[in-house]
Amino acid sequence: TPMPESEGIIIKKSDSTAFTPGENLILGEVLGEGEFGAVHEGLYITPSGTQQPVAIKMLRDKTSPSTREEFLREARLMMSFDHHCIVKMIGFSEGPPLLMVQELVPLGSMLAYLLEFPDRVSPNYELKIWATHIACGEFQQWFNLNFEHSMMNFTLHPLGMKYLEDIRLVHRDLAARNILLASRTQAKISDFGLSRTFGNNDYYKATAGGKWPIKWYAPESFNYGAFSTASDVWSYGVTLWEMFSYGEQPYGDMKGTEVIEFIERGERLPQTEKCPDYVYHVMLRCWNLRISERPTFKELMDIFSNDPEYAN
Ligand code: ACK
Repeated sequence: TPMPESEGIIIKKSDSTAFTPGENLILGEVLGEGEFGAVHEGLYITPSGTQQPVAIKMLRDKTSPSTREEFLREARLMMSFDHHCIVKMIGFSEGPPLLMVQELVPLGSMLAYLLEFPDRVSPNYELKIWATHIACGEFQQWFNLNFEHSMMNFTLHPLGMKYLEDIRLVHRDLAARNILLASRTQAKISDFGLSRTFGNNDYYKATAGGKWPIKWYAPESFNYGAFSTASDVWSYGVTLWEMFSYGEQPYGDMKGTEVIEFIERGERLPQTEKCPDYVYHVMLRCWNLRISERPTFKELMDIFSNDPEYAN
């Protein structure tokens, strides 16, 4: 995919359009700590003078050349994407300082959102709101809170994944922590550090090494290093499970090796209290040992957007 051309995009230090922290790039508060270093909120002042809210990912000092390469690889890869369900890269700097400038996705990660979801923190919350809203005649609004919670990713995040499938890319790190929420109903996929293209092959063959999120991985991935859209579908199933457990750690305290044994015995993550039967059924299909039996992202999109219980 050719690099898209747009204002100030491939930004090198010597470019006239370079990001100049303090001038056209204003660093705000720290949003969190990422894999490569701090992620800041900020403002980018475009050449035409508009101020755009951004997230600025910095590479921490004292990193190895290989980490630096990885950082730039992810930045270049993300520059080539163009989809509203994928976090947009506005530009990056080859430094110093090395940084990525992305669109700001205001609600942060889905995992953080789930962990703070009101009725998780306070189990009776739902009931209270329900009572209040009925009293005010705003039942519909209350319903939307839950509806949106369940719904946000169903339609949008498989749509983003479908885009990745179309451009023949495996994400390899699909999990609630790597989905950012633009609003209660709009999810965007981020963190492409482990993503690889599989080109004309059926799958990408990884050599072991590095940190692998085993709990999200399909058996063919942890056993043979085989990654395909179907292994992303397995991870999607685990992500659904995270959603319906309010961001619980999948498989609790089990270690990677224990999870592998558990899966190989034919066991799977249990149905949680909040998970409707038909959604659990979808998860089980995502966790089928046979790749060909798993749903595709297209199918997942259809399942969730045609669901009469949620379609609205
Ligand atoms: O859960 P969070 O608030 O969402 O904390 C993490 C943190 O930075 C480290 O990854 C947040 N983050 C990453 N990229 C973005 C972005 N483009 N917009 C908003 N927040 C972001 C993430």
